Amino acid sequence: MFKLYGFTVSNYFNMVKLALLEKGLEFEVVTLYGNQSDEFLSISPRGKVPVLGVEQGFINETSAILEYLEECTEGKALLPGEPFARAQVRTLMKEIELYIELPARIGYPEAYFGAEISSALKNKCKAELLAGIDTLKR
Ligand SMILES: N[C@@H](CCC(=O)N[C@@H](CS)C(=O)NCC(=O)O)C(=O)O
Repeated sequence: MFKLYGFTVSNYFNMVKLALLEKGLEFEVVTLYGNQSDEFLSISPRGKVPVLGVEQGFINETSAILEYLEECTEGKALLPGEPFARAQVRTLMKEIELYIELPARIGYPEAYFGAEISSALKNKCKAELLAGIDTLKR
């Protein structure tokens, strides 16, 4: 059975969790926050989650984990079989990760954690998110 290390507010953690659920694979969640302890760095060299524990060891980096699950395991395929169609799906995934999810993080302190961010940062966040959504629509 797979072990998924991470926490539920992490979008990267949720990408892997959704893939496991969609594929119908058995897994156990180990709730863990990214940190720099020697113990955690021994399974996640940069101290980040998610980490997937598999039979042979640990896999880091969400896209590497998702590719591993798609290539090595049973269950419903999450990518189309045809290379061009697969590339289109990967393009959408990158667009969302780099140009929507990452800029959205600018707003997290205020949206989720009760902090205040400057209007300059809010404007930057909004402009980047709108550009990301426009691109996604096109
Ligand atoms: N490039 C990494 C990014 C993962 C990431 O940013 N994880 C965050 C949680 S969403 C984290 O562990 N942050 C803790 C830290 O940097 O100390 C991936 O694709 O898995």
